[in-house]
Amino acid sequence: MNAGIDIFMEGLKARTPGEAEFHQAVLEVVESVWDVYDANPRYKQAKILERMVEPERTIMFRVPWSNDKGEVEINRGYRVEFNSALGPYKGGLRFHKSVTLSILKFLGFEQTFKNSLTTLPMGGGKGGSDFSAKGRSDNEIMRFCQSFMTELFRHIGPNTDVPAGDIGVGGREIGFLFGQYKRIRNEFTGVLTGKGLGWGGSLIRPEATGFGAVYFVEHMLKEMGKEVKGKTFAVSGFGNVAWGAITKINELGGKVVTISGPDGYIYDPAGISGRKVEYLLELRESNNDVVAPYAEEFGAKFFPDAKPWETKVDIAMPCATQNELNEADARKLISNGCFLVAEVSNMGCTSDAVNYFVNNKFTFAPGKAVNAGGVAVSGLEMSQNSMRYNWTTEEVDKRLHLIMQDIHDTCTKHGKAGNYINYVKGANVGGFVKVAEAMLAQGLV
Ligand code: 2IT
Repeated sequence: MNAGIDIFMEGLKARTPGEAEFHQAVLEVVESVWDVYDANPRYKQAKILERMVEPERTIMFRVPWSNDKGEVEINRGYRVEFNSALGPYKGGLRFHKSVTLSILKFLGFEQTFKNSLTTLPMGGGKGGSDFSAKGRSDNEIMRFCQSFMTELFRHIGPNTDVPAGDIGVGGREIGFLFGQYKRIRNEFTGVLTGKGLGWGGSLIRPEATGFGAVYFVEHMLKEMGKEVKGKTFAVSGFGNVAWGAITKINELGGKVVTISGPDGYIYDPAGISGRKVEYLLELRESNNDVVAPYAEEFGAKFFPDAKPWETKVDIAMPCATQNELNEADARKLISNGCFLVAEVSNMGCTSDAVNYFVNNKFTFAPGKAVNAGGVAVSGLEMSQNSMRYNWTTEEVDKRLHLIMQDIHDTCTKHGKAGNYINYVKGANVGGFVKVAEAMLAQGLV
């Protein structure tokens, strides 16, 4: 490793002890952009990288609420407002028991570069809580969301910070959060994205992360002279992102044979299509966080406590959560003939897996490029809200297509060496340069 990177990372770790996921996300970016940073005295003099790894503002707060038995429960709420060089802070809220400051800092940091790649005017942020909807009633989820917003409202706004969904936060939660914001502020504004279609939401937003990811994969395949049609896919997760990706893969003539949950994975060689895809939404709404019931419902195979990466497929798309695919999984996929991995979850692959892919010149693209369609359509929802107007499905989908193509072009521009496209480097350098230039132009802030 490069001595300059070592010193940089040691300094970061000393200032942020115990934030392993954040360090992992920073190291990936720093390794990619170091040459550009080193070669650009303007960036170095302004300590752009050192500034970028320090969030502009971190908010942590108490979220008290009462459950259906009348007992008091306390969760911790967060909003990390990472970088506003390109626009209002923008990024999702994650409600999951695994949420810590480190997780939200890694997500907010990545979001800054991802949002930069979308070409839309959005800064980076992330928030959430260690609250989990598992086993909770809708009423409990509502009371939690209302309490969460009762503090968050003072920190956000349509020109300041615009949260959205992430793991554990979908249309239902956005509804409860929006209702409370509106009630406190007495304002109907585009303060959140992922809203319902009848009250300010954008067409295609629920599908956008998955659709955009498959559009990106189409571009990757095109570089290899291939197409989605006839290919077999392993997908992980079973939430909104997996649902969107599976829907689009089916539309384009591919076949998806796996989904997964915290309990294990499903192998369905007949392909997950038709009613089986809609069933994913029922699984999520059940608040149980398991996929095993799919096997009983459709006569497929369930592998408890295992990951779908042991399946023989052409293409793998991790759609669940961070570090869900490690080096051993990467080796297994490749030895089974897999020729493309597109990370859809944020930081879905461990550092070892990413290095293994890149060092072996294997076709791999990182989440911040592949999954950017989600936040991109959030950006389009903001535009529509500002205009007080709604675009048609075709209009939104057309813009999503253009944005994903643009991101692929950026990755190619900054990541192509010989006939290998290093999408990790391409995405990081492309995202970084735009943020760095904006920060320089805006002075020492
Ligand atoms: O990780 C992500 O990009 C999201 N969860 C979506 C963020 C957004 O503001 O739509």
